[in-house]
Amino acid sequence: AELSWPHRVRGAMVLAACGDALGAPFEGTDPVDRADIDDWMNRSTQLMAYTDDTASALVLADHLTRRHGTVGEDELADELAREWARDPDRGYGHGAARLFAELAHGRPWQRAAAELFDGQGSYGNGAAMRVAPVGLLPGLGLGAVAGRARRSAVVTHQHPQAVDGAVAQAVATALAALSTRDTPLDPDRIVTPIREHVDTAEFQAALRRLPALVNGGASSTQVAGEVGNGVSAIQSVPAALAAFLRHPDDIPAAIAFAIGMGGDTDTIASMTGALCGARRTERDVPVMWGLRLGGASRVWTAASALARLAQATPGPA
Ligand code: R7I
Ligand code: MG
Ligand code: MG
Ligand code: MG
Repeated sequence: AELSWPHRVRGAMVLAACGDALGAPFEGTDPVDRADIDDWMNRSTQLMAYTDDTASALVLADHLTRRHGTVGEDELADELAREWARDPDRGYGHGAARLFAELAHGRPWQRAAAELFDGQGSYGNGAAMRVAPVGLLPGLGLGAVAGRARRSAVVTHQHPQAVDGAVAQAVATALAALSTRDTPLDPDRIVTPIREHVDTAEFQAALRRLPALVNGGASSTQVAGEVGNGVSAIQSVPAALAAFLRHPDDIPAAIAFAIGMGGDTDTIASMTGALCGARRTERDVPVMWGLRLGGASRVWTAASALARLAQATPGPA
């Protein structure tokens, strides 16, 4: 394992939070004005506020740190619900808010999560948006990462595509963290192993088209048109992966690409940020973003604790 491993863990956590906060003002706008993105990302000095994406990712990071990398569903459900109750105005999805209210009243997650959306479970990206910390502990291999991602997902998201989204984003984060910096990243070498861990034919199909799109130099709006930019896991997770694969070593370009897709911009930019940060380090995060990020110390504390665990249990050599 590389000596830089803890730096990659902090890079992923901090850049996921920055992507969330940078994308948040544009959530739901479609299309997004390029000059507005550039001003907000690169010239503004205003506070950047993170949303439910980061709040939930921090809960999962702390959970993994405390449990030496393992996932306990009952505990995690309880911790996510408590975070929601403590700070419910971070922009949670409607299904998620309803679920957390039920959990706070003592309903078991198994039933509450299964009953969402007329009994099919949520296909939203809420399990994928928080899952990066799982991918930052790949010491037991990608199969273990996928298994932990699944366990972390089902407490809120039981639709198979939402679970696949969490698995795909966790495995992608692990592959980014294990990749060699400044050598070209072959999209096929990232997408193929991810496809080995997802279950549904629909998610397989959504991932299969990414290499050709990325190698063809597709623009942000072209990717959004082909892949989608919505709140469903099956759209937003491949969208974030495309943004990362288009600009794997240029953090501001990747985040601008993600926000430029429009739609679920906080979540797509956050997942893109996790991937870029895992490949780079926290030293590559623009200094101004760190200064502008509200709650940055909370993010740094969780990221550093996870990084210490990652260092003690390093990635595969
Ligand atoms: O998945 P979830 O936590 O939402 C995360 C999103 C991110 O963009 C965050 O930034 C935040 O803004 O919310 O929350 P859910 O409520 O489970 O899912 C999100 C949305 O997806 C729901 O509010 C629905 O609009 C939609 N959705 C569905 N619609 C119809 N049928 C999810 N599942 C279904 C479904 O089965
Ligand atoms: Mg959000
Ligand atoms: Mg939203
Ligand atoms: Mg969102």
